[in-house]
Amino acid sequence: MTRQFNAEPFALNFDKASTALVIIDMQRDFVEPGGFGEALGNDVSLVRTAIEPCITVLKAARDAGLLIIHTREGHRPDLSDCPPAKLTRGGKTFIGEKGPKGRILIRGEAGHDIIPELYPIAGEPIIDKPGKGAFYQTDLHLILQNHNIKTLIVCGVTTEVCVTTTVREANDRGFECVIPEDCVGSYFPEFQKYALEMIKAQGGIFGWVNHSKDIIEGLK
Ligand code: TIU
Repeated sequence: MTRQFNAEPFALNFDKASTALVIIDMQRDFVEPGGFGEALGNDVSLVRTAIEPCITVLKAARDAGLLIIHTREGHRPDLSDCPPAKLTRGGKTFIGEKGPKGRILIRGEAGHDIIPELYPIAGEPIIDKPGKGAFYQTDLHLILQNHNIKTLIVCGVTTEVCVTTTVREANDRGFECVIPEDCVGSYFPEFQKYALEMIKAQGGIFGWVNHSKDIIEGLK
């Protein structure tokens, strides 16, 4: 059955059977004190605003039976999948170093994992990604194709880095993406504002933007 999400720049038609929720990198390293985000000099309270809206959207998506996918940015313990250039970003080396929640952005460490509030349940695939985009060097596209997915609801952090990189990758692959603005977070309020404006400018150049309440209403 065709439904509609209220969204900008215009309503987005979707079908529950071909819609997935993708929650990007809601990892302790990015949203809790002591992780990579804070090590880069950021105030994590700015991205924590996305947690509660993400909880409500995740619940609505689970209740509606959507495919739900979680992603985590991180690397192998030996860093063999981390480009050398990425290791030196920020002026200091952080990835792989010991942080308060284990080695920063390393798979298997506590800080790399998803925050307990949004923890995946059985049947929800987790995509471990080495880059900012969730399609690069992962099986995300294959999983979406196998489920006949056409529409993506994209939430998570950070808006201008991993969220919009993933949305751009998805858009180029033919997926229609809607971003509930309160479910994404940035350490920079002005980047949050303009990243969201960029998505929906020019008639929705690479996606749609709405609010968690529009997602919940559309899925009812
Ligand atoms: N630093 C920053 O804004 N983001 C990242 O490094 N990764 C994600 O956005 N997940």
